[in-house]
Amino acid sequence: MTDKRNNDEKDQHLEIFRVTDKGKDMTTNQGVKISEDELSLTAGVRGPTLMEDFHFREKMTHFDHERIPERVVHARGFAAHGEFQLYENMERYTKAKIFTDTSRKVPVFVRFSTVNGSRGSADTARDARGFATKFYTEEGNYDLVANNIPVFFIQDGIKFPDVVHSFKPEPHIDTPQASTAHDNFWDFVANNPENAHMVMWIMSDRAIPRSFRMMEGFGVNTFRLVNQQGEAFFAKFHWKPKLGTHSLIWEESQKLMGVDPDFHRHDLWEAIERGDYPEYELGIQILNEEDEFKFDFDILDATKLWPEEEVPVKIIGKMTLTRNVDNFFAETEQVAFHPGNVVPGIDFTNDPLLQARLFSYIDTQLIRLGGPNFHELPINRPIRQFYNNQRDGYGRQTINVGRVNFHRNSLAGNTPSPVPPEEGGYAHYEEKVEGRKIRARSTSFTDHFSQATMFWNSMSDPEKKHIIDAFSFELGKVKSISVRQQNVDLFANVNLEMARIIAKNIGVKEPVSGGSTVTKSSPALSQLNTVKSARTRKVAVIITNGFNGPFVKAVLDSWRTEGLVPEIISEDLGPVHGTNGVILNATQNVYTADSVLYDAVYMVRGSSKDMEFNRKVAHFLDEAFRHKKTLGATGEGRQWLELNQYTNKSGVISSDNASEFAKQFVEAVRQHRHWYR
Ligand code: HDE
Repeated sequence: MTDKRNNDEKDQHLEIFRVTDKGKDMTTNQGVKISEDELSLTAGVRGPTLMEDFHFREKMTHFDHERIPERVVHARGFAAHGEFQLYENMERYTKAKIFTDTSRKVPVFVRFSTVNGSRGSADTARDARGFATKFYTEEGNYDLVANNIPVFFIQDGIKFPDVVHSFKPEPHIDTPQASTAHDNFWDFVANNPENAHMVMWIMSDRAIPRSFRMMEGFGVNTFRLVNQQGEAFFAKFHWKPKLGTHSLIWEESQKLMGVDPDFHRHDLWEAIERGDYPEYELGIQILNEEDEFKFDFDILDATKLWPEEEVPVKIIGKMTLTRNVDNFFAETEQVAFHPGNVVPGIDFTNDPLLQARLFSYIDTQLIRLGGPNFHELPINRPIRQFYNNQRDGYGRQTINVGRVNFHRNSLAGNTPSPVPPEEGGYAHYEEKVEGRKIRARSTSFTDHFSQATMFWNSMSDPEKKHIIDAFSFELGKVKSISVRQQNVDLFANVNLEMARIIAKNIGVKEPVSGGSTVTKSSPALSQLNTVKSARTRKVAVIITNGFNGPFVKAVLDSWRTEGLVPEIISEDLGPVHGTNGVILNATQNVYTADSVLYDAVYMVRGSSKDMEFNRKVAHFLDEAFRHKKTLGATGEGRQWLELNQYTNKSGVISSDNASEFAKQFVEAVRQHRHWYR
């Protein structure tokens, strides 16, 4: 728990509900002081337990009911509080105060999640990530419920239960957990080609982020912005992380699921506690209504993105996450997001996926949070009080004073009263609609491959290799040869060469037909073109007693000013002594640390007398090297580089000059990974 408080409007609001038990007398839920909490009331020391023990009954009953259903998707999540600051007044496009008032900081609550796994699954599974933000605006709550992938599996929400069933564990055996590497999912993929584009993203590095702090967020659906004059625009929302968009390597993600299944949670929590507040800029792509049909894809199709090179992303503000939650259940678990929570100036389009979402979120929350009053839970309450004639239901907390609970009325002067749009009442955009009631999809939704190919074309060579490796892993786990073959044949439509290599890797016939004539690419999609920063990167400093004190101290001090986070790893936990009285504190040893937990490694000393230590260090370095991480060595530490022939490889740094070494090392860490090593 953190002592830091934002002291913004939402925080003051939450303060009313906070309770600190520390230092207090223990009581029952009825407030009666308790004299004994470890022994049940029995008739005699070896006799029967008595029903009248109200404390036992209450304690056990409450415990028995502690669990609520997990989210049907996005069950595993982690959240933080923060603020949003608008850079520029966007009144030309929308009247929403959150996008027009640059003078206010708006409190936000953000929950990141994996989609597939259950609540207890591991953080680094291959999956899309949720990125849901609740803005507590002065006009009411606005939720931007986004993912870290800009497109989705399906075009029409009626297929959502099918795609989710297919990727969840198979029902007869309940495996695999948090993984799409199984027959059901790939059978769905092969037989529902509209998901080709999304599957390319899922097989890419985007599905194994390095950190929640290094992921983009995308609203996916096409929304509508409406200005004061009633003019409307189509819009897509983007979050751009200030640290850039970076990923793990698949082998690292797999190992992390065991070494630290909470890797992303720890990373976010620790960054916020250190004061390295995660920052994301909000961008909007905006289209005039008359440009609706200007593109070679349908702008209402959620399996398509709007290439940034064609529709620029306008950066309009910044979100900073500044505070961890006090209580995971009360806040992270009970928060309820809904793409339908909008404020005046933000509206919906006929995107058929979006329309289905508008029904689903509240519907699932009614059962997950047990009735219609979950908007009253502290984390979900808007900062402005709500007034209406809705009453009662499970867990109602508001005590509505007065007799009138209907509209229209005379007894309360016909209040609470609706507010005209000119005075801030929400009015839906008056879109003209006509057509027959029909179960059909527009032909403009039928091209499933062009953008999947564009995505492939936009990837660098290492990214392409990762995609092929991921397909080979996932399809290699599929038992049905027919399903494997169907997928290879399907993805031949995206890129024939790619499909051929995958076919070879998974032992099915290489496709002979297919291929794509699409040559378009979107450089913004490659993670090699993202922002680079060494800030907050974790460095494993492997060190033993007798190190060059002043040298190492100078290196570490310089790194800290650059925002790196060194962690000392030694033979034993506790103090490590260097020359000139320099002492470092080893918080890890080779039993607790593992190379996959770090972005880079610094070797300070040569081999130790402890052979087990040496063996583990050699393995540590080998893995870090294979995972393309920066390696550095000074003094005797260089022996390791020479021994393993790492010297003179890219991203391997060594120098006799402390400041030169520190500088070169930071520059190498800034590259994230040395893909072309
Ligand atoms: Fe969701 N989604 N979704 N989704 N979604 C849920 O709501 C749904 C979609 C997203 O941290 C559920 O309260 C349908 C796209 C996030 O609490 C559920 C469709 C995007 C979260 C639901 C979609 C998302 C959810 C499950 C297709 C990216 C977690 C629990 C029509 C823009 C929010 C819940 C949190 C959660 C339905 C597609 C993002 C079942 C029907 C596209 C980040 O209502």
